[in-house]
Amino acid sequence: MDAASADALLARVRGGRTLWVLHANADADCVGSAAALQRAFGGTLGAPDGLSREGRALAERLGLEVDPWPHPEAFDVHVAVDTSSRAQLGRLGPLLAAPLLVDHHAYGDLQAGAPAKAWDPARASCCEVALALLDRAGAALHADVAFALLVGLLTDTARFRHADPAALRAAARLAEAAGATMEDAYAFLERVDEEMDDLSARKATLVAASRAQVDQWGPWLVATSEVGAFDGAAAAALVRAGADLALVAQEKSASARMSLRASVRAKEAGLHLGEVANAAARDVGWSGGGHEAAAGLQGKPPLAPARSAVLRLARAKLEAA
Ligand SMILES: [Mn+2]
Repeated sequence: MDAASADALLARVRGGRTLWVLHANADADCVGSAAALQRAFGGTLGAPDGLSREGRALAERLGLEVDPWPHPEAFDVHVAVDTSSRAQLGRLGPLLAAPLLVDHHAYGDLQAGAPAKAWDPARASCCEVALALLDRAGAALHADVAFALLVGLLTDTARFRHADPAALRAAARLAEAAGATMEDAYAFLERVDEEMDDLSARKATLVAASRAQVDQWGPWLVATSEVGAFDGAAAAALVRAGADLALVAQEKSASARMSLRASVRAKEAGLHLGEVANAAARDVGWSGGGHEAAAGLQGKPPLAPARSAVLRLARAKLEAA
C-alpha cells in the first residue's frame, strides 16, 4: 500500500461528506470493509446495484443502513470499496468522475485515475486493506465491525485457503477484537449457505442419498442413484458425502439425463468425467461432455445402457490408476 496515497485518502474522507460505494451484488468482503470504514470515518454506504446474500446478512447483523439510490452530488468524496472497475459500480459508474479507492484487486480501470487510494494487491481480501487503513488512522476497532471484517476476510480467502501469514495474523486480531470464535464466523456463513439452498434441491439430495447404490472398486467408492430433479446438486452432495464417483440420473418418458461428479482423489488419479461422458454418450447415441470432475449426458430412454457405459469406462480408468 502506497502510504502517501493512503494518507491523502484519509485526509479527504476526514474533510468532507463521504459516499462509500459498494460494488454490484456486494459480497461480504465489500460490505465488511465498507462497514468498518463508515464506522471509523462517517459518511453513507451506497449500494446502487444491490447486495449478495452474504452481504445482506452481514448488513442485517450490523444494522447497517445502505442506500440503494445514492445521489453522488450530495457528497464531497466518493470512495469505491473492493471495486477495481467502473463497470462494477453499476448505475453509478458513469456518474462518478474519479472515485477514490479502497481495494485489493490487482487489475482494473479505476486505479490509474484515482486521486488517492488505499490499494494493496498483495492482500487476499479488501477487509485486510480496510483494517490497515483503520490502523493507519489510529481508529478504534469495534467488536461488531471486527466480526464483519473477519467474515469478509474468510470469504475472500476461500475460508483461509488463500490466506498468507499476514492474513492469518489479521484474522487472529479480528477474532480477538470481535470476541468471537472461528466457530461463530463459520456458523454465520453456514447459515447463509443453508438459507440459500433451495428446499426442493435439498429434498432431491436427501432422496438421492437414501436411494443410492454404493459399489466399491478397490479403493474407490461409487454411488449410483436416481431423482426426479436436481440431479447435479444431488451428485455433488454424494461426492461430499464420501463417494469418489457419483452418477445421479433423471428419467422422464421422452428424455433421460445423468449427472456425474468425481472426488478430488479420483480426478487426481486421472479420471476425466468429461471424456467419460462424451465417450459413453457416443456409444449409446446420447450426447455428453463436461469437465474433469463434473460432467453430464442426456438422450432418449432407456437410461440403463448409458449408465452401464459410464460405469464401464470410469472403472477401466480408475482401475488403471
Ligand atoms: Mn474482495
